[in-house]
Amino acid sequence: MKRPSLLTTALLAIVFVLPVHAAEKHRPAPPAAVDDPVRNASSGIVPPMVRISAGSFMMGTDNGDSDEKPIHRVTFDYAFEMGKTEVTQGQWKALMGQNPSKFNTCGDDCPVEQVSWEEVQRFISKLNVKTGKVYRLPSEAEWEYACRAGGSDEYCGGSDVSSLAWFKDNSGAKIMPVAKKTPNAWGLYDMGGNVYEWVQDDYHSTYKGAPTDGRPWLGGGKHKVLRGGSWDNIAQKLRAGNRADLSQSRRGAYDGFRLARTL
Ligand SMILES: [Ca+2]
Ligand SMILES: [Ca+2]
Repeated sequence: MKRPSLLTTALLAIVFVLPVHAAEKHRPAPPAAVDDPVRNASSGIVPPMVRISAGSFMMGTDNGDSDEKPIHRVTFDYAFEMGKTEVTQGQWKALMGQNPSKFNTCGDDCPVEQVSWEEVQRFISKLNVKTGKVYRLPSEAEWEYACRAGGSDEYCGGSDVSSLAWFKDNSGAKIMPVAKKTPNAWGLYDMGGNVYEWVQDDYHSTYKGAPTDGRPWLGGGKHKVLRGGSWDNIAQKLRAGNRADLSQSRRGAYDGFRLARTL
């Protein structure tokens, strides 16, 4: 059989091989990893959100403080979204143009803190105008439902608090970048520890009379609820059932928030 001449080989290479290479060169880049817990490629303002399905859970605990009782069933007949992470300093700066945090050299991936409940409401209003979506703080019931993630562990996502959370024993007395610890079963990071998280509800000193449909409990005054404990707390304060409260106009380096969204 006659072997192809050098010229033929060269021509074949130009016709068949080069276009393949050219096509490869212009092939669109593979989609960016979708599971980046910190960044949101579309705007840089909103953390990635996790869809939380409708369902039911037992809220509260018998072996905590008196305001964690009585244990009661809460049933959600709607799905909603929760931020995978606390709102970061980078996200706050991108929307509000300043950084109120005490630990403001921690970096853009650290949670924003020193934000009052009232300031958080202003952040959310601005975010909703900008995005055309309905972001809001989670209700206290939504927060605990998402924290427990179908389990009944002592902490949000398990019993080994050191693997799940930044708190007094491992934080070095400061906040830490979000999403460095193990997430809970629903993919939520730092539900316990790092910063306390404001929720929408007014503080009530027991759950007697609390709504059972997942909506926030209002009508209680100007003290709002904070959940999850912080970098400065002993493990006991990071318990899934623990509740704290603070005037809606107060701010501290322990306090930040996470977004929820109505679907
Ligand atoms: Ca937290
Ligand atoms: Ca408490």
